[in-house]
Amino acid sequence: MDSATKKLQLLFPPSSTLFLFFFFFFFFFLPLTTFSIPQQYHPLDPLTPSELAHVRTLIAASYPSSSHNLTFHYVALLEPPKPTVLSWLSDATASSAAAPPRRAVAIARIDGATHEITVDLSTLSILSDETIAGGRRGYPMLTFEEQTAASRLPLTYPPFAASIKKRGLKLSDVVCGAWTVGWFGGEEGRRVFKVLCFYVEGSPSLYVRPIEGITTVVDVEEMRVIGYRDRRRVPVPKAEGTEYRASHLAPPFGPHLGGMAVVQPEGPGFRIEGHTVRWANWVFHLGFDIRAGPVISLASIYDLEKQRYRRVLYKGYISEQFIPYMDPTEDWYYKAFLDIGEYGFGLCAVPLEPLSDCPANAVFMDQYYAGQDGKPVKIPNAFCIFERSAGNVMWRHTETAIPGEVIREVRPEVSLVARMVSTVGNYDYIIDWEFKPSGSIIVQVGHTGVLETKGVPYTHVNQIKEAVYGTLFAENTVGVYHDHFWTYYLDLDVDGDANSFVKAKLVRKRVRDNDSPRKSYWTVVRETAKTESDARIQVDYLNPAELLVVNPNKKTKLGNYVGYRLIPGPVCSPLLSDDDFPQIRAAFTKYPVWVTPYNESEKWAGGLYADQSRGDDTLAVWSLRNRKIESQDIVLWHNMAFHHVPYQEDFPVMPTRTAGFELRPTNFFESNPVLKTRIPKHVPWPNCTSSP
Ligand SMILES: *[C@@H]1O[C@H](CO)[C@@H](O)[C@H](O)[C@H]1NC(C)=O
Ligand SMILES: *[C@@H]1O[C@H](CO)[C@@H](O)[C@H](O)[C@H]1NC(C)=O
Ligand SMILES: [Cu+2]
Repeated sequence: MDSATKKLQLLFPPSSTLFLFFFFFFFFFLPLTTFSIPQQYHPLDPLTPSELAHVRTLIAASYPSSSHNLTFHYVALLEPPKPTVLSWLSDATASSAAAPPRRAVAIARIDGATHEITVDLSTLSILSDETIAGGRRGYPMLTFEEQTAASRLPLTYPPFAASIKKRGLKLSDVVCGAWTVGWFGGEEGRRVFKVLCFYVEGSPSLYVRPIEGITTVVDVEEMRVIGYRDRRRVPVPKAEGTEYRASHLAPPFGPHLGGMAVVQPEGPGFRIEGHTVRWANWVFHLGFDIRAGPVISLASIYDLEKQRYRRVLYKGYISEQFIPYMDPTEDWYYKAFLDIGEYGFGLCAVPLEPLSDCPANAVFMDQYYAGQDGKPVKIPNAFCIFERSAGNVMWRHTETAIPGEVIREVRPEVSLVARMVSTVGNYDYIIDWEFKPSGSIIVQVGHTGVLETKGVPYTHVNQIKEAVYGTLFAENTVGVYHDHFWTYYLDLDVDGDANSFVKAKLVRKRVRDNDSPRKSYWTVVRETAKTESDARIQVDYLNPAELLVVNPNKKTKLGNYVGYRLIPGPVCSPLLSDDDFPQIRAAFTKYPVWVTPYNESEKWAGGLYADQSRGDDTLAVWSLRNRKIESQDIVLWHNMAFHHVPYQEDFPVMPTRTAGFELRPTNFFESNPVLKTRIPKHVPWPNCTSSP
């Protein structure tokens, strides 16, 4: 039942015949566009399929296809200003809230120019239509359709057919893909892809049998080949050993893993209303964006002592992923991707497989995005939400030292996970947001899938006499060295908007007086970051620091500032030099932590137009303004990262490697917030009792 129907039912109880009359009147006699009963949506809900359709209809009416080339690259909710959302929220709890007007933003390519168009969905009108000049600022996200169209071009390009024949390969077994080209100092403003081709004969992944040496350059606007080079011939890696489908693999199989399931006799412990998820002491909004994928908003936790919800995270999502490959040769140098801005984690979201991608107790949510033609496209099972009981301990203590009875208290840990998987070409990213009753939020990315490989003439490392820029991890196959930087946007609002960033440095002290046999100790020296430059932090085990976001206007009863802290994930310093073009575009990876004052237009660390960007609209550039960040609404940015040196186990499909960080309450509660967690009811299990 849609929310408008729900509203009607409130006005007219379903039993009344009057209701039926009105029902039919509304649905059959009024055109849909005049149907403007206020809806019960949350102001941060992603656009519904019908809203996406309205955006398309309005823009297509202004640019009819008979005389215009119109493609949609990004359509999303234009969020109401933060104060509006917050005042709606406080009214909504008093249940008298009129939701703010629904607006949308569309980024479209129209006749070779990028347009930013805003639409009012209540009046169904275009509010603004701005043309972004040329290629100066880069280009919007790619669509699937144009990637597909570009990747088919070599197959009908005669020189390509000749190159394939020369290699003794069959054109019918060749499949190609479109790669973004980055920026290397040129001035040309033209949307191009490089198309690379692979031999798929006998192999279930595109990426493992590369046809090296051939690069086809495609002008995307004209959708034609504008450059072609067949540089050298390298053997195509063979198909043997690239299989990963259980149904196609040969025995022996193993190891054997028994099936397992979490049993929840009382059913799921969470409730989902629209996009709002309530579980245990947490409530949050789970949105979807074609670019970022999952977006967590308005995460608040119930404080048992204060008897109310307290704000923690206004918004959190992955803002960018930077993957530079470390091969500078002609065929590979340009491979340095801004995956979120170029390919889109939301666009690349794949349906989750019940029982495998998510446990049996998971609940699934579909999501929608606008395709290239603007029409809504459904991603079934895009999200799953489940309670995780992984056999961990939430807290425990056995008191054996006090004479008399041994005291033992243990609480098993249960948490809530929201998951999405994005398959960006070769790699699969498992994106998790995990909420713990203790107030911690664990943010993880699991990295699996197929590596980007390079064909080489070698079948043994002893044969290699030149730089191959990677690991020979299968015969004729090099897994090329690369990095993964995940840039998280974390708008923490700890008990309110005005927050400060505190570096609590752990510093070595020498013992000065001679009364102590000790010569040294460490202590904590707090420094509140005044401006952005104070908050560009290196995570350095030789100079440790706690990284706190505190509310300088709120203290615990004991007088400590309430806060949350970032326990960073794995971090890397970029090893590319600062003047290297990919690094200029991704200078925001230079520090693992940045803090900026909240600014609604600073959302994408790599720039709004990341494809062929020149690094002039990135977090690194915004931060140069060195704005004040003390006692302000601030945004914490965290670059979680690892260098990826491929190894043989990464072939043909890589076992998941997970990286994660924690947002953890820090003097936020008066004491352990899960001390009084009720011990979960014992679930009967064969041959098992609860006491030893
Ligand atoms: C639309 O694109 C095609 C193919 O690139 C081009 O030939 C045509 O001139 C374009 N039309 C407009 C109105 O720009
Ligand atoms: C917000 O950020 C944008 C881009 O950095 C900038 O142009 C604008 O002036 C900023 N707005 C405010 C109020 O600081
Ligand atoms: Cu990798």
